[in-house]
Amino acid sequence: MKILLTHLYFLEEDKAEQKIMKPYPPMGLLYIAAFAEKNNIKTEIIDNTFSNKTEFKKQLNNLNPDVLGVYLNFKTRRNFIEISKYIRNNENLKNTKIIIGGPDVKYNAEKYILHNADIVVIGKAKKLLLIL
Ligand code: B12
Repeated sequence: MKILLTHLYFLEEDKAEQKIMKPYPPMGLLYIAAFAEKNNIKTEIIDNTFSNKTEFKKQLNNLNPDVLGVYLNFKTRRNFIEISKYIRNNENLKNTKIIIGGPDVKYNAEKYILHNADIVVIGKAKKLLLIL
């Protein structure tokens, strides 16, 4: 099973951060990947910080993951809506399950489901990874 973990924060969309220029690695996703590896589950991570939506869509099509795991905070909601719609309308990605987690999902779980998330994980995600 191909599992791709990502976030949808693109530095090019954040004028304030471009002035500060202190981007950071996606800690939550890295924790999940490390935990998965310990349990013999292979994952791939795409850190989209220095990428853009067009490039990410290309990568999605090339990798064609069975599971796409997305970290979400409130800043990346709109991008999720766009990307999840793109996945649902794309024949090539029709089998990709979308699983979401991170600080924003607890407050907006139902809305994310309405916007094409298959599974919303609230909290640390340990049990779900074991099931996968
Ligand atoms: C440290 C931190 C930062 C650091 C990041 C450092 C780093 N290396 O990651 C800095 C200062 C850069 C930062 C920036 C911002 N932050 Co901040 N930050 C935090 C803080 C204090 C800790 C985050 C952390 O590292 N947690 C540890 C990791 C392991 O946990 P995690 O990321 O949540 O991931 C776990 C689970 O959520 C889950 N999970 C995560 N992703 C996924 C994905 C899937 C598929 C699954 C299944 C599970 C899952 O599993 C992970 C492992 O258990 C939190 C507050 C908090 N206590 O959580 C705020 C917090 C996350 N930040 C917040 C905000 C708003 C921001 C900014 C948007 C601020 C801004 N206006 O610019 C930016 C976002 C920039 C971006 N790139 O998106 C908010 C988010 C609110 C929301 N509802 O979305 C929080 C919750 C603070 C708050 N209460 O307001 N932040």
